[in-house]
Amino acid sequence: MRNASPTPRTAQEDDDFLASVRAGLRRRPRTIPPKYFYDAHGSQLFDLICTTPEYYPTRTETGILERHGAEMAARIGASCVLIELGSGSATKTPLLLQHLADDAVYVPIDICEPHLLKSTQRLQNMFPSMKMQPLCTDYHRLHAHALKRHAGRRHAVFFPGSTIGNCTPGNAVHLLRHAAKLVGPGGGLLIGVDCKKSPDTLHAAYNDAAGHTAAFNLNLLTRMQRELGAQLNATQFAHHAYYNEALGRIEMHLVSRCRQEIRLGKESFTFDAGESIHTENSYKYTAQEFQRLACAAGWQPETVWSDGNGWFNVHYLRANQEMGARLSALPARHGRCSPTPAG
Ligand code: AVI
Repeated sequence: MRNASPTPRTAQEDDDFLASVRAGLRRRPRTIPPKYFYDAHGSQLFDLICTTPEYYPTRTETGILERHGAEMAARIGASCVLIELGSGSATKTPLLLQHLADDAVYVPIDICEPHLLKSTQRLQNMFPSMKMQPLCTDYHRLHAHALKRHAGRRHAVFFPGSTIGNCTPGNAVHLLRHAAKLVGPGGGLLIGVDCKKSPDTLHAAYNDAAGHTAAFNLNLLTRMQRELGAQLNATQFAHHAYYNEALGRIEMHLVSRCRQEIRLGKESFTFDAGESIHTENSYKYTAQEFQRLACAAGWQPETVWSDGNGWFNVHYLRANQEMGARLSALPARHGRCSPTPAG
């Protein structure tokens, strides 16, 4: 759900945003889920973040895919069905598709239809013989039965960008379990995961000198004003991102610079100076830590590709035969990528 919709929002989306903000501001510590960063402006800001010298994940993962894309495609099986979760603008996808066979099927899944159709068209132009079946839905809610099965082919999920890091570890296990159900027993998962590293490097990545990450965080307040009619003074909040080493995660907060109020409808929320709204977690995992989570979700680790600094990993895993079979009998319970205070 990286790239947001420039299309009119539905009443349901408005209600979700309002309900999430209201519940999050009532809670202590206060929280708002990171999925609300991605309105049209927030998505543009995220794209800018990815171009900054400090934000290493995008270019590091791209480098790994450039170097090892052929091996990854061979692992998956060239005539596969590749399902990309939250495909957005799918900028890294060609690095993999170029090594798949022409009879492979690509299934990009994204909640934003215009974005999905535009990026699928771009990829179709690049790979005219490849079958592409875009699916506009929230991948958390997608049931395995809704996916068209292609008999005799391996199904594999592609989930780049370390978006899994925006889930708490517990929710990451739920989401990985969901991915196992989507591909079925023996299916594959190719997933990008940001690694633990020097706190200085991490701090810089979430506090870029150009101020794009700060603008991205603060845009949440502007969005609340515009879409929910919230009364607040955005200039009296400051972006704060730091590495919580004990929990292995970057935390992003909006910190009140003074005692003030946010008004939302008839409700008023008082902030003391220094009090914050927790807006995002970005968990960082060693290869072993991530593999432990994945094993708990029914995956068997196979290969890990990394960069020269060991800053970012791309994992390939295989869905367990028994676990896959057992999970597909379970009712759907899907992890959500939202921050919780203690994670
Ligand atoms: C989308 N996600 C993986 C990004 C991250 O690094 O956690 C979102 C982001 N937040 C601030 N900068 C980038």
